[in-house]
Amino acid sequence: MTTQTPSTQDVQKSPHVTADDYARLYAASVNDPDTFWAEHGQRIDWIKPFTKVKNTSFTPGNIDIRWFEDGALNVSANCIDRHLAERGNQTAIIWEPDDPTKEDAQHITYADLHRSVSKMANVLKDLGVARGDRVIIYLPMIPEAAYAMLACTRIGAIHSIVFAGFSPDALGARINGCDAKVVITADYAPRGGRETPLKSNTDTALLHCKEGLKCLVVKRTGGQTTWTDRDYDCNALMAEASDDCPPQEMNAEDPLFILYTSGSTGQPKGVVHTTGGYLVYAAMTHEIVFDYHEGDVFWCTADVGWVTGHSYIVYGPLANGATTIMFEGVPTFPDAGRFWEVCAKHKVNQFYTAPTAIRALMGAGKEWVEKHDLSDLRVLGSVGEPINPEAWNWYNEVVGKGNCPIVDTFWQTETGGHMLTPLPGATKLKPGAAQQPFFGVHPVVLEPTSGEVVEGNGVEGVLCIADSWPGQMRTVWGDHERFEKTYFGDYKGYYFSGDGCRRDEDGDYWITGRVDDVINVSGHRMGTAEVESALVAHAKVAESAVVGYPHDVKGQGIYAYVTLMNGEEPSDALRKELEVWVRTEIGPIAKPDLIQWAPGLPKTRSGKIMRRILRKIAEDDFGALGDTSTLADPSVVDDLIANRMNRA
Ligand code: 6R9
Repeated sequence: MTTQTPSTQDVQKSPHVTADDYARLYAASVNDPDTFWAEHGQRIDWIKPFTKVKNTSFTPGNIDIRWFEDGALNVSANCIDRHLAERGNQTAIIWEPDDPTKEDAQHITYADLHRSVSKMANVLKDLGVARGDRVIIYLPMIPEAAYAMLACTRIGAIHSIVFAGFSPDALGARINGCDAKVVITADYAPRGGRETPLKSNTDTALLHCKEGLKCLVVKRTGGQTTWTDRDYDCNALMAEASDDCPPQEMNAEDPLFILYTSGSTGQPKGVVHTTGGYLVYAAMTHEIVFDYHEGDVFWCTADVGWVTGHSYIVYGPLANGATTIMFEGVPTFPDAGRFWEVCAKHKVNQFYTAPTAIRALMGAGKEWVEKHDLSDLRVLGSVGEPINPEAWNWYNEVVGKGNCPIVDTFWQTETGGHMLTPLPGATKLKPGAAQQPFFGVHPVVLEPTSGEVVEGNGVEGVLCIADSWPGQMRTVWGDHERFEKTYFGDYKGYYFSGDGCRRDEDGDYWITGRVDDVINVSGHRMGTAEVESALVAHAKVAESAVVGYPHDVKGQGIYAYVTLMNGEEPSDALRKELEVWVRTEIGPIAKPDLIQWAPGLPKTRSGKIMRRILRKIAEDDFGALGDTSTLADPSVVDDLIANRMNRA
């Protein structure tokens, strides 16, 4: 069903793109990408202009993606220096602390940002960080996180941010995975009134990392930490450091950052984005999709530990000279009005959040929203998972008062920026649909088994992309073969998103969710394989299979089937122990919501776990189990159904 709301053209004063523009520009962008992107490549400053635009191949065995390949630029100069003359005194970053009853917001101007980033860049240089070196950033949502990102880009170092909610083990794996030279962390990370001991987590992680790594520690709370020879006091060093650090000239295809993300198999992979194409794409999508205009205050509630924070808190907004909000807290602390209080306080014009947050706040009641003046809001955004129509309608009516178009942006860590999204002022909105491709994006629907292109409208299949766009990831860090196999292995000649989709009668796209073993918990991506390998690492666990199930607030919850070692007895205490175990192995976001003791798992005769069946049981949909005759032991299914966990 496709409920239509009125066109949003009336409510946008002067949108960057109208419906007519969209049709014309989109056609131009896919028919002649070289001309289109040559023009839009000019939205950033180049130290050395590019003469080549697109040089990309999706040919099996030769996946090679280059954009603007002979151009040279510096990202921090684009995000800071080039704005100084015109808007040095304009606020670049508004920082909102976790607890507004204890601390005030901070306003950081472009001139302040220039000073702090240059200082931090000099500190990194003094620690021996050079162009091409990797720096891990494991910080709370504080201004120093943005300084650290931009300081790396200033000197050509490659950053890799690890979300502060990840455990020491997960941090250690990422430090080793990219062979980092320095870790930037803080004493503690306050969030929702609680504190995560980041420094102590880092100390634990470093026990399993090579000698000689240095740790730069930012003071956030001033709480107690241990101190060793490899630790450096960031605040003290920055106070002393020079604020003059000329930006390093970088090639467009030099790596900008690595961001680890979950896939359907194995451990998380290091997604690599490069300098020129990524910045052009982040800046352009930020401007067009949110209909950003000069002077607007933009708020993306994500964490910089995720790609959304990279592209739409830091790089996109700052490249456009915007005022961007960095929020340290959570939607429900000190109370369920926090988002709206911050929107009103800073007169936010564009607000971008995840469906899971909307659902949680919807549950808290609309009185929390109505207390605050949201009249400056113009555009609302959604990201991370499909948004259900109830949440969409609430967002539209209660938050947007029916006046703010909702851009439901479908994209991925791998895509660098938005792929499918409505545009404010140009698109007739449909609640729950990601609708139409952004410029330069060529989506195709494939039949999942044959891989044939499904033409026409009113069709369903897997979502692939037929040609490259500038924000596309270039490789998996240290493993180009894995890149080829993961994204180009199943459907030759296409980038495979891992998502299913429907193209409706009007040609609009609807994302139907992952078709691989990736689950989406509160908008966070998780490989079921990662949770399984954490569980089986416990001495009492013989085997485990993890699937997602529908969860009212989180979108999907984590359902774990666990087979214990011979002689081990199931108990509530053991269940608790396993929950804590997974939290420490991966982090709180990976904690199973439900653990079912499974004497056996449904397997084919060749020993492959039939996840389809486990998913159905977890979804409480076991009337539709399908063919179980190929199972080695069909009777295990009855036991699993009889002992399924209550989802209420
Ligand atoms: C940006 C981000 C990517 C996966 C993606 C898809 C899901 C993201 C969505 C959406 C439906 C949307 N996803 N946005 N599904 N509608 N608007 O979330 O990146 O963490 O890599 O997750 O999230 O399943 O494949 P990432």
